[in-house]
Amino acid sequence: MRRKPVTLVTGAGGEIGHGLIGRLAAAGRDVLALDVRELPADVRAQCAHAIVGDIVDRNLLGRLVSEFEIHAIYHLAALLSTRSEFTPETAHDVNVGGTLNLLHLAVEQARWHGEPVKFMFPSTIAVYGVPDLATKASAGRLREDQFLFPTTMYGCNKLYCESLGRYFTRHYRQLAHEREPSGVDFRALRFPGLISAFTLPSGGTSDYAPEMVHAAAEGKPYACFVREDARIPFMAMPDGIDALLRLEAAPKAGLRRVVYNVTAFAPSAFELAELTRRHFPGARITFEPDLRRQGIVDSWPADTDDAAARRDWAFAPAYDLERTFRDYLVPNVKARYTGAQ
Ligand code: AKB
Repeated sequence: MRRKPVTLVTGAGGEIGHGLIGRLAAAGRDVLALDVRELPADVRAQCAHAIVGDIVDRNLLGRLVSEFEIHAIYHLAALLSTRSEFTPETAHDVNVGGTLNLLHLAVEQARWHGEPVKFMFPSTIAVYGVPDLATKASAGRLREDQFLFPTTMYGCNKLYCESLGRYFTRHYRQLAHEREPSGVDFRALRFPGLISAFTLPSGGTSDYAPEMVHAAAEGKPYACFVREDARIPFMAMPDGIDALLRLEAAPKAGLRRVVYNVTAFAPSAFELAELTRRHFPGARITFEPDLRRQGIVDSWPADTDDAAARRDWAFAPAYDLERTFRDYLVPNVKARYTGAQ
C-alpha cells in the first residue's frame, strides 16, 4: 500500500504558513499541515491533509510515518523572541525539542522511501548579539559568521538548531560501524523581521513594524515600543516565502552553506512611522520604548550581508521599503479593515 506523498508544514497556521501553503498548493504539491490550533478555513482549504497536534509529541510524529511519505518539511512552528522570554523552558522544549523530533522524522522518512528529505528551516537575525550600539553602528551588515552571541532564548534555540541541521546533514552518526547518510538535506534562512499584510504578528520583537501599519489602517493609536532610531532589517512576507521556495529548489551542488542570511531593507522605526503617516495621514504613532524589548532590538544587527545567498542560489528580493508599502502592505491592509483599496 503506497503512502501519500506530501510536504509537511509545521506551524501551518502562522504568519509564514498562511502564504507559503497557497504557493505550495498552486505548485501542485499535497500539503500535510500540522499546527497546535485548527487552521483558518482559507488555509485549510489549500491543504491535502491537516492535523491538530504538537511537534513535541513524538508519538504523533511517529504515526505520520505509517500514513504519509514526506519528501520535504517546512518547519515553521516556533515560539518567537518576545513570547519565548516569558516561558524560556517551554520555548526550549518547542523550539529545540520539536526540531530534533522533526529531524528524527526526516531520517526515518528518508530511510523508508530512499530519497533525501529537504528540511527547510526559518532561522532568524536573533542568532546575532552585538554588545552595544557603537559596535552595532560600526559593524554594519553582519555576515553569517559574525557576533553569534544571542541574548534571547529564541535566538539561542535557533542558533543551536542550525548546528543540529548541519550535523544531521553532514556528520550524522559519523562513528557508526556501518555509516550511512541521514538523508536529511537541511537548508536554513536567517530571516529579518517579516512584514505580513494578511496576518497579525504574534510574539516577535520585530512586530512593531507590522503592528504600526495595522493600527494605522484600523484608525487606532499606536505606541511604538522601540526608540525612533531603532534599526534592524526587514522583508516583505512574499519575498520571505519566495526565498524559502527558491532555496528548496536550488541544486545542492551549488550551496556552499547550510545557513544563509537574507534581507531586503533596514529602516529606522522613525522612517517606518513617517512612511505609515504618508499612507495613512491620520495615523497617531507615538514612541514609548519598552527598555527591555529595546535591549533585544539593540543587540540585533542594523542589517545583514546576504551576498552568499545571492551568489549561491540567486536570492533577489522583489520588494524594497517603498514598494512594500505601496504595492503590498497598504492596499491589502486597507482591504482587510475597510474593504477599500
Ligand atoms: C521576532 O521578532 O522574534 C521574529 C524574528 C526577527 O525572528 N520576527
